[in-house]
Amino acid sequence: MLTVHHLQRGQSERIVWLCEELNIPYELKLYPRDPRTFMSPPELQALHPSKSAPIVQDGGITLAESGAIFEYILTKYGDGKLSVSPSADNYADYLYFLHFANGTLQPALLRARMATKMGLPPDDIGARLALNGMKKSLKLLNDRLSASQWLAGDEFTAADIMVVFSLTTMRLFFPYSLQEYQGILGFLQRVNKRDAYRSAIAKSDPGFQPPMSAEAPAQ
Ligand SMILES: N[C@@H](CCC(=O)N[C@@H](CS)C(=O)NCC(=O)O)C(=O)O
Repeated sequence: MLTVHHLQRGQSERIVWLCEELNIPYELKLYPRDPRTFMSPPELQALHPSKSAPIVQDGGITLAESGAIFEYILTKYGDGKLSVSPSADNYADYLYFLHFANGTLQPALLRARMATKMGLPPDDIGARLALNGMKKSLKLLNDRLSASQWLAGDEFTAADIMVVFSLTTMRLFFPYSLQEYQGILGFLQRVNKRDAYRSAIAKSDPGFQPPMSAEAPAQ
């Protein structure tokens, strides 16, 4: 059986959510963050050279990296669900947004967080690049979600699961506002109505309500 190793308040919530949406059996192992450093505990780090979550195990396989884990689970256990067939008109949209989350949005947010934490002045070239990258990514997402119910089109797919962490739980670590992004806020409301999402959060971070409102969460 698949084992999902989840570092609480972290990106691995996506893997739990994916399993819940697919309704596949899995064992969930929870790891609280070190309260001082927010890093993963040694027992989780020992599982894979990446030393970071998500990590899944399946028989003799141990796999890290959200995107690789998504492909693994969708291909092996997905039975065609939550993905888009290469013959469909929206296949390229599906692929683009599946990779956009970790390829563009999450790195842009991390760069902006770094610039903010370093206290760089707004006219610093590094700060400008970082904040522009973040705005550009959020605008792209907002435009798409203002025109389309879900990222790949009319149907909910794995691409929607991949992006949500960066717009919700990530804001605990980098509290940014979504006030200007009504398309994203509407999308988050649709996400929050999904039983599989709520059940994934309840199992992976009991009692936690990921920030979904426009305001930047208080730190
Ligand atoms: N690109 C990786 C990023 C993994 C990652 O940075 N995970 C964070 C959790 S959000 C982590 O484990 N941080 C704690 C640590 O590195 O000790 C993925 O998507 O799997």
